[in-house]
Amino acid sequence: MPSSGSSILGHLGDEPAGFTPEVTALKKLLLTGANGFVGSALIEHLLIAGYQVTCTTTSPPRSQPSEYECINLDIRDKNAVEDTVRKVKPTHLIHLAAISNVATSFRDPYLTWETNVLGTINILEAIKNQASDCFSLFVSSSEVYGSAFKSNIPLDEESRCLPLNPYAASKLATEAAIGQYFATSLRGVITRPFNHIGPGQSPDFVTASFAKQIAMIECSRQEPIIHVGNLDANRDFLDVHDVCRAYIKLLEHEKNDLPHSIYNICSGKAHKIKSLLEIMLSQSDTKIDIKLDPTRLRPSDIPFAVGCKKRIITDIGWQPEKSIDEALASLLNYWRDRSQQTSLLNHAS
Ligand code: A2R
Repeated sequence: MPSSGSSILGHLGDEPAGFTPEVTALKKLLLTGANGFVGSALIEHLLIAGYQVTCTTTSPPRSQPSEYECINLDIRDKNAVEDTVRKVKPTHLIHLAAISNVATSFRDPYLTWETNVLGTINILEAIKNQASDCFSLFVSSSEVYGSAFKSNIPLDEESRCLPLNPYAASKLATEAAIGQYFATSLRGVITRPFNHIGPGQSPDFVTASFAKQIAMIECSRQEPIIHVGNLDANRDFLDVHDVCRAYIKLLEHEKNDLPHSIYNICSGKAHKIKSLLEIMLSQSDTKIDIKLDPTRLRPSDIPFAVGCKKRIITDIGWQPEKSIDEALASLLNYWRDRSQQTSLLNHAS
């Protein structure tokens, strides 16, 4: 059901006599964290899927895009969140905004808990008060499973959650808060995405780090040595566009009442980090040596972190479409473009 604040789009104008206009409910979607890695990829998917999108960002955009609206919003500001939701009256929400970096969460736990837990409660309260029919998708993380991964089997949504860092703990606490709202008033779903591959991700993450280094080496801006951490870990990777497709598909299923409130977004496949590095090196013509960097090793590194995708396949029929080779190739090309642009800028100055 569209919210009471939504309007209806019909075909107006030159239709032949007897034409019955197809009435389509306007889908007004509020997207938080739109400037981030996933948000930047998701906007286009949402526009193609026919959503009227309002993005929230923490800093004003340099130019206002014509295809969607942008609002400056810090989700820790309760009144500003309420005001934004009252003005937009969304029929759908995707809440990405978060402190998403594990190292930051150790460095600044107050910021992490304030943003991830209290910021989300501000969103939940505003939706309850101002747009109670809205269907909301909340993005948690596979990190909530933590040391449960030590069982060395793909984990499903019923597995125990044993977070190993403040980021994961804050996401699990947020899930508990959201669950309370789902039980009493709000409609929505929680997702637990596993590792993503894609342009725009910080090189703090492993595939982006490899791609950036290879691209820098190819244009002679780094010596031909790639610095790596633990190559033996097994992880579950998805192209960011497959993650975006899963989010859109979950939104589309809202009317059929999703049978579950939590979904893993994963490939179900284990990829050794070493094999990802080998694929990327095979996509380059440059000879590159590998050097272990002890500062990139984490004491609590989990050897195997893979998800079970049975629930999302059974309930909504989503499957990843991009192969790991394709995902890594497009990531590498993104970093090649960026390195070349920076080289050109350096030469010009
Ligand atoms: O720092 P900015 O301006 O880029 O904004 C970040 C935003 N964010 C906030 N937005 C509003 N109020 C805040 N107090 C606040 N703090 C941070 O969240 C950024 O645009 C976004 C998160 O983007 P990324 O760090 O690139 O995360 P990513 O990979 O897009 O992950 C999306 C979601 C997160 O909830 C993860 O925890 C989850 O997927 O796995």
